[in-house]
Amino acid sequence: MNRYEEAKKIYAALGVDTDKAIETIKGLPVSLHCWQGDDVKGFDQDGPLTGGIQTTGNYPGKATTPAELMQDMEKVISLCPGKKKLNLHACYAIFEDGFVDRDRLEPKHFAKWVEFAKKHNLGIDFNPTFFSHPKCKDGLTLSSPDEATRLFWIEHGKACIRISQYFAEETGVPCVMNIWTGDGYKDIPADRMGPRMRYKESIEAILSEPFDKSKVKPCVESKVFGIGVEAFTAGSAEFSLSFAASHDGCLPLMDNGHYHPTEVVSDKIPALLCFFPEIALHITRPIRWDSDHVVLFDDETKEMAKEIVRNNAVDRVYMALDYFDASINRISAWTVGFRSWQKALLNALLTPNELLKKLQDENRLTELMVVSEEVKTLPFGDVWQYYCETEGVPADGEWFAEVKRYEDEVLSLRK
Ligand code: RNT
Ligand code: ZN
Repeated sequence: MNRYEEAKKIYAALGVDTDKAIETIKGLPVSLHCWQGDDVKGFDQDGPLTGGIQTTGNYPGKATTPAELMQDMEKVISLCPGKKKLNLHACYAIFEDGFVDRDRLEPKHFAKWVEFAKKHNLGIDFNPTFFSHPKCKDGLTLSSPDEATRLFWIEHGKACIRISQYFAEETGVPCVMNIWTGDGYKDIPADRMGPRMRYKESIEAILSEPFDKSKVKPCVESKVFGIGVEAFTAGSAEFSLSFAASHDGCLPLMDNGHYHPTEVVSDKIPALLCFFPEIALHITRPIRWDSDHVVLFDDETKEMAKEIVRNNAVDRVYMALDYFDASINRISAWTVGFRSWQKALLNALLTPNELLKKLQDENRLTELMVVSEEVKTLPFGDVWQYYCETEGVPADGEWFAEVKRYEDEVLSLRK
């Protein structure tokens, strides 16, 4: 008997149907972020990365043109099992008939991306880019005390709503549009509420742009602090959560790098699901801070996936990856992260959730610990390898050779 058949029997004894788990995971879209391919650079400006985020490292071979970035994403897609969605930032606009600034962006500047998405059968998520731009006056955008600055960024947000609706209409898949800004202060501000009131009103102005709520899903992403804005961040957890809660159709987006280090998003997911019909996630790996390391198949990643699956919330949680490592092969970084979240989802689907809940509800907490520990050594790897096989992608142990070949034949030739 092959290893999958053997594993299937072992899981079945615990009430877990491995075929069903594989069937389910194949329908769950995970948004693949384009910005891992070029260190969050984009195509619309030549300045440094700002907004309190940083990429470190200068591994050779990064994508510097739309064609290269698409080629790299194609490679990643071919190495990862599961359903993908494309996650774009506004700074990845492609200007074929002349440059326009971010407040003047139009759907046509993303037509090439729509073509790419259609070719690979992907929905598209979108992000206005409120960083790495000369109009981030004193590091501020939507919360700026300068009206012209605020208006510029509000116009950018509105343009992005229109582009998001275009993506949804072209692909037939709702577009999650995430609003994140790095607005904040390095040192103790004298006014904390003023910036937040301006931020609130600016997001409201953006959302006053008409859109179809079944097609565009606006989100607000919170953050605890960024590099250079250690003392104050306008879009804090309380601010963003309250904004989403009080604005119909707006979703909270939790990035698991954006909280104090002992807080866990796995615990926040079920808390928010009690109140919000839908929520969104940025899945990343923080090391001591919002370091945006490549997602691994680690404990908290597993726990986040479990909270989505065991609360039957796979249709209520929009999952997107958000990490950028420039110190290692970028294709490999992308692939490890995507595959790790796939592993976490599959692991959650293979967990005997009903049995474990029953033990908890019957207060059989001793057994709950015993079974929870034993579940960790079930033959998960055999189901994973079989899943990769059914998806026609390389198994663990096989895909890195392909990355090496691509590095030798493609990446190493880039200037
Ligand atoms: C920054 C936020 C934000 C960005 C992307 C590029 O801390 O996590 O989501 O990483 O928009
Ligand atoms: Zn994020």
